[in-house]
Amino acid sequence: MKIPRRQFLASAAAGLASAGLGTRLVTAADQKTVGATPGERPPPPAGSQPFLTPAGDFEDVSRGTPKPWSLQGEALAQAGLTPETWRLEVTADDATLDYVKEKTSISRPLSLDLPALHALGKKHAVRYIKAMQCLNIPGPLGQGLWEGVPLRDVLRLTGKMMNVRRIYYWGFHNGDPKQIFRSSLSYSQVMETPPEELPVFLAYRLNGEDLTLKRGGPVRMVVPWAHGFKSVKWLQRIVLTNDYKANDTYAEKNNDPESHLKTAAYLNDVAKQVPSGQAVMITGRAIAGWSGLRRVEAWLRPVNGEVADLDDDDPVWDSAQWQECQLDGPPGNWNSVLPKGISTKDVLGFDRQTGQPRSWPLRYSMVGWSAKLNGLARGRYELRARAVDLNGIAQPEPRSMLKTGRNGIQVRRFAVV
Ligand SMILES: Nc1nc2c(c(=O)[nH]1)N[C@H]1C(S)=C(S)[C@@H](COP(=O)(O)O)O[C@H]1N2
Ligand SMILES: [Mo]
Repeated sequence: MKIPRRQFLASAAAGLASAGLGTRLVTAADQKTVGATPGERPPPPAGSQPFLTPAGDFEDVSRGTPKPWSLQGEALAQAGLTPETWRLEVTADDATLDYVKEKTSISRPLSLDLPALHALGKKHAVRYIKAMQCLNIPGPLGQGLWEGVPLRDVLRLTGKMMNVRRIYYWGFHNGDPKQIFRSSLSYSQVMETPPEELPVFLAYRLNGEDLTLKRGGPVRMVVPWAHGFKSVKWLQRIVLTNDYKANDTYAEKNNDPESHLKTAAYLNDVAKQVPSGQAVMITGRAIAGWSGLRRVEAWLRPVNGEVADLDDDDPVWDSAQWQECQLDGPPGNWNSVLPKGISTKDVLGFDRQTGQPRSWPLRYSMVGWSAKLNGLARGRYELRARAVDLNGIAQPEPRSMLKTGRNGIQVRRFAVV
């Protein structure tokens, strides 16, 4: 239902007035935490979503018929998806392309098994916390402590590499070319990591346990800065190529194959009806993407009756009153969050000496946020939340083009009765 603009604005104004003086968000400013250092932010409130998502609670985005994670017994072994049968083949591309002048070569093609990868891990293993998010789904899939071996350390085993500009890789796909799910990275993205940044790696552990079949085990690629489609599950093949073009399955569907994780706020559900005179806690999660996360803001908008969704260019956005919410600080006790025996000092993104996070929120991670609504007058409301990145740019910018990652501003509607 479309409401004529004049009537719509009038009803919004009426809503604001009837909400009365007492209606406002209790903001972070009230709680004196604006600009606070990580240690000064209050830890997540009891009962909020767990900081690390148990492996089985991730939302699943898997193609294939049958889905590789549904295979059992002999079929699973045949697929090379048991710890005993898994192999990673690393070869040089032998395709001939008219626009590629020089052929790729490596001195040692690889066939790596799981014990060999674990042995590499003894020397090179890294751990980091990362949220998984699909470019096409408006909400995070989960957050894990991932552990594995940087891809660069595996590629170094191939000896002398000549004419490699991209790394192509894919996972098990039922031996059917139509089901292939593949992705790619540039040579530089794989081999060079800025200081304190997270490298691309071959993950074989999640939250301190062997990576489950469902989450892409025995071994999955994890690309920290990217949307989920770069983090190919059931990884089995890597092809080093001099082809400079991305060959990602996602690129075929009009998605930007180099899109990064978006800085964005997400709203948890809100009760449809709230008794008046009662404080309401609103909560949600936010991802600190490529451009970092400075704060989360919420906009409470009184409305009259049922209202249509706001168009992106509706002028009412210009007069929206955004107020800062409370971002969860680091957990009060990391030992109760991390798997047994793992110290924050052994996790990238944390200071090796003090074990404190180097930044908060951690890059490419997800944190909770909350705000308290006090003294709401009876009536209907819309609640929206948005993230503001470290450049001061508010969601859905800087790139609101859908195929670079969904980054829309979510809305919840409720009534105070
Ligand atoms: N082999 C394979 N890997 C894959 C996919 C797939 O269909 N097959 N889906 C990708 C996409 S689009 C996303 S968003 C993530 C989802 O990861 P999850 O299922 O662990 O949440 O896995 C990626 N890796
Ligand atoms: Mo995805």
